[in-house]
Amino acid sequence: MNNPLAKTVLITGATSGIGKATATLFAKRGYNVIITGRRLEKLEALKQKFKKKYAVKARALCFDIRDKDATKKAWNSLEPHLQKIDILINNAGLAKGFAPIHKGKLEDWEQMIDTNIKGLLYITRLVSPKMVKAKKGHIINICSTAGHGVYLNGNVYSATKFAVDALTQSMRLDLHKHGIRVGQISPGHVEETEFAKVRFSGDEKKAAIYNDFNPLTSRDVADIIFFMTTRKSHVNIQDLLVMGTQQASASIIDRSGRK
Ligand code: NDP
Ligand code: 8X3
Repeated sequence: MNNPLAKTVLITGATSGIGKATATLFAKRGYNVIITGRRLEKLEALKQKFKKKYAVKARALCFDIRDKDATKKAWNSLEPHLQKIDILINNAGLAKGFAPIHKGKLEDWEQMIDTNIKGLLYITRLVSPKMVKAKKGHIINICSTAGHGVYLNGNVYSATKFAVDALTQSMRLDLHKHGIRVGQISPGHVEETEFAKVRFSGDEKKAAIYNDFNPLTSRDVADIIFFMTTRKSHVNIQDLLVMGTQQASASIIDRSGRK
């Protein structure tokens, strides 16, 4: 049976990778879960699983987060009680392309900027007023090591994640006096995701970037997000920079084999 006291978490980009692992963990722990993404079948399958296996309320919102009207329409389709979000996890995002700045594709740049920055803003603008009204809430942005330092050919992806870092900091300045916690996690390489496949447009050879070292898994990141959001209400973890043991920095990795 649904728990009437259960908190509600909204996770963008939950059809795969970090978002899917995080949604699954929250559902397993009894939270009502709202998941978003563009792939309807994956969303519906997850929603059914959460309802049946974990007996929680689950809603699936299928929309492209780059489209502000579609984002608003999806948000407005939620029953008012489900619009009272306790935890917003701004996860939807991608890297597209891996070219030096003079060879990059404008459409790749636009897709990253529109998703990673503008999409994050669109959903935050819809969710945060209700948090302000309720005088509570928690927002976790998924940044990256790429948001703290640049690497060769990472140019525009890094720029979007630097923007996420700036937004996390400014959102906290604006919202802390309303009792809202804002923090972010900045992971290094994470497998069990479609990140590399998307970045290299399905080229499996190029996307095989985790064969020779142990990166984080999407479940590792989900565990940390769950930890961040289950501290006592006076504790706000502002940023966690997390990498696999074999990764020392954005570009220094022990690629001598999985250990
Ligand atoms: P995945 O590709 O597995 O997941 C990305 C998710 O974002 C998918 O659910 C996808 O859903 C959603 N998404 C992408 N574009 C849109 C869009 N236009 N509208 C709606 N949803 C969208 O990758 P990850 O799990 O790795 O990525 C999650 C986040 O983690 C990203 O912000 C990424 O930058 C960040 N990150 C990833 C790291 C890694 O090494 N994997 C490391 C550090 C940070 P759908 O396709 O159904 O729309
Ligand atoms: C994803 C990690 O190093 O590919 O944000 O930028 S990296």
